[in-house]
Amino acid sequence: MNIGVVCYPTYGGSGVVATELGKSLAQMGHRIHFITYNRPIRLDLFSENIFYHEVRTKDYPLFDFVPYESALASMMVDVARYHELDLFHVHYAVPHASVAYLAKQILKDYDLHIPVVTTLHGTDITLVGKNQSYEPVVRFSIEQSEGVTAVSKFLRQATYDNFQVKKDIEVIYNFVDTRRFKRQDKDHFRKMIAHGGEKLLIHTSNFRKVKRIKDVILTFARIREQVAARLLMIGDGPERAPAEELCRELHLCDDIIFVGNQNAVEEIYSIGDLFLIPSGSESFGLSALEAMACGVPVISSNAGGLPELVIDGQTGFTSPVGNVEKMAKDAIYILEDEARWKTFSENAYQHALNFSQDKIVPRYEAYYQQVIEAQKSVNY
Ligand code: GMT
Repeated sequence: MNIGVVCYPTYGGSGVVATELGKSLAQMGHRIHFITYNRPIRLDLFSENIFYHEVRTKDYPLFDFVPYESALASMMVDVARYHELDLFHVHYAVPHASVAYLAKQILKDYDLHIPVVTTLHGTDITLVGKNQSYEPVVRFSIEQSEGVTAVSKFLRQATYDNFQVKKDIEVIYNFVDTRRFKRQDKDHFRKMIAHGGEKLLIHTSNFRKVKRIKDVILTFARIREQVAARLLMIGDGPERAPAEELCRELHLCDDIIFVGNQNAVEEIYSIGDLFLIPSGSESFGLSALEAMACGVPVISSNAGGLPELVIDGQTGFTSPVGNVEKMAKDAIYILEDEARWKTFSENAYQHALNFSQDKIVPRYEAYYQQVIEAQKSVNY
């Protein structure tokens, strides 16, 4: 198949899923055309089956906002026409699903009928997309997509609840590349960071409000009262400065290390003892899955799709959003007993295997086939 992939190229989970999926499909022999404004962060290899088409906007003094959507639709039309695309797969509904609809309409003028699969990822449904500035367009473009997938059962239900769409939505969970994300021997690295034998806790995100970064710090502060530990904060975003401020107030700067955006996160997860993800909303929690694949148990909130990933009491613990007391108590319970930690770690690893790329990627492939076949039976 020739597939046009539209996504955000940044550190966000939707772009990571889009890129990893494209890389896997390329290995399986499909030709993947990424269409976006920057080379996706995880697109770190050369493959004869992977192509990258950069969307270039044209600024003009009249514009307060450069019309990215028009430039993207034009590039999608161009790629579909000259690279014989069989399907568009767009990740994150805003604005990609409506741009795909526009591109699809234009392509009909060239007698090309390219189906669109839209994957809903999270705040495109739970936060941004349901805002009245976008809601009618999001609802319309979900309805008009030939195929729609959601990354958890929670997100599928949220889409029905928030948008009253009549569409069948296929749940295809996030996946992890278990060849890359596995616990590696990084003892020397661990000794550098935890020279006094401290436990290492990890949080990764794009530091937005929805991630409740303050809860990460407050949970850690409570753990730190009973267990010698350090916290590695991976990522960056608007909540980083207030978080650093809170660390100063709590006099925890020596034990909380902000490492910024990182590419080789699997090396950091390999020295992790616990992963903290107390989000106020989380459709799945890809970063937690990648940590679990490296044998790191997870302390999470019970928001959204997190309970579909974190098995309470086995691979970690889930708590009501904001309950930092319970999160700290659960974390200490796992950390204070080495044998218990090992059991949680092994459980986390084993459960992550249920979400391996070998299990999940073929589901996308089969879904594409189904959508393409259904499209062939439509008369124009
Ligand atoms: O929805 C977002 O906040 C952005 C999105 C992204 O692009 O980073 O993240 C979502 O998609 C990930 C991949 O499917 C999921 O694992 C995350 O749980 C989800 N984030 C939220 O729902 C907050």
